[in-house]
Amino acid sequence: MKSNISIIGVPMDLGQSRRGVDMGPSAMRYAGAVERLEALGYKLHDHGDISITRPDKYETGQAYKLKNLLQVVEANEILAMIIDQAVEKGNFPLVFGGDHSIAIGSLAGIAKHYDQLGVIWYDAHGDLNTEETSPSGNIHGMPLAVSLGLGHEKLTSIAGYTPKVKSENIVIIGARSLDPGEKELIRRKGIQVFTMHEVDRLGMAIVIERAISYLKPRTDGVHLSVDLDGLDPSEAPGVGTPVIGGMTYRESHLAMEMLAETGMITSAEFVEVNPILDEKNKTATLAVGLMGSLFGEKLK
Ligand code: 4U7
Ligand code: MN
Ligand code: MN
Ligand code: MN
Repeated sequence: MKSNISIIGVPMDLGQSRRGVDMGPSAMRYAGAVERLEALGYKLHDHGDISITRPDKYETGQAYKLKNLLQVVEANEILAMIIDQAVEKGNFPLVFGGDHSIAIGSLAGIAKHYDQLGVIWYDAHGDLNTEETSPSGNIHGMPLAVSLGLGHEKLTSIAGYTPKVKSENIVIIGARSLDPGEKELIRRKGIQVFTMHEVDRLGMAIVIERAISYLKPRTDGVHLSVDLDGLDPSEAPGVGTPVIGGMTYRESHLAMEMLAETGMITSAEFVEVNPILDEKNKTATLAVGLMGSLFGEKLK
């Protein structure tokens, strides 16, 4: 892993309908993220939080196919620029969300630096909807599709190029709530998905081994996107779209530890932490613990 980490907070809650996930970056800082990584010997560059334009009125309800589209686009353009500069400097970009719509900007800033960027999507959901298939109109359910070049042009063209990633360079882990349009896309594109069925059946160690051996020969960098709702809601209650039957605390630490051993992760984000829905900052604290494992706490 690189010795310099750039932290970028993205207090975004406009990609979904439950207010409070904009406080995720503060909650993870409060839970000691910076100190935890510094204690491992990394040099931290904290860019603070980017500023998000609030809409006059939140776009909620069924009438909107892409809620708060313009604000989501604006924030992701800014995020992409900041991340681009961090990668340019040779730093490891570590993004604190914010709802998962911010992965659009993360990937937009990162992908141009790689020929074959891999993505590990640790999530209860596929986030592969477009405005046509989305049951909610919430952009946090669309970032992976957008990064594949599918969806509204204002989203796919962020940072001036599309697509950001190729379907064969993506691995989804922990899925247990996929919409019909997402399943169709997964089949059509042959996206690698380890659902909870595979996690149960094979165990996390084998799932991660397979993800690693799949991505290693075909990619030149891997972005890890951790949606805290990938974990079971009993361990991560502070999320806006909880889905029962998720990955455990131990499975998740094992996943991070195994990824740390490979040294193949080149950027990461931790998203969907909503302190308003949380129990005493449990979910942010969990996220920070996972960061510790990802950055090699066990190995140091
Ligand atoms: B998250 C959903 F319909 N698929 O599109 C949608 F179930 O970033 C949920 O993974 C999306 O938390 C969840 O609205 C997005 C829904
Ligand atoms: Mn999710
Ligand atoms: Mn997600
Ligand atoms: Mn969610």
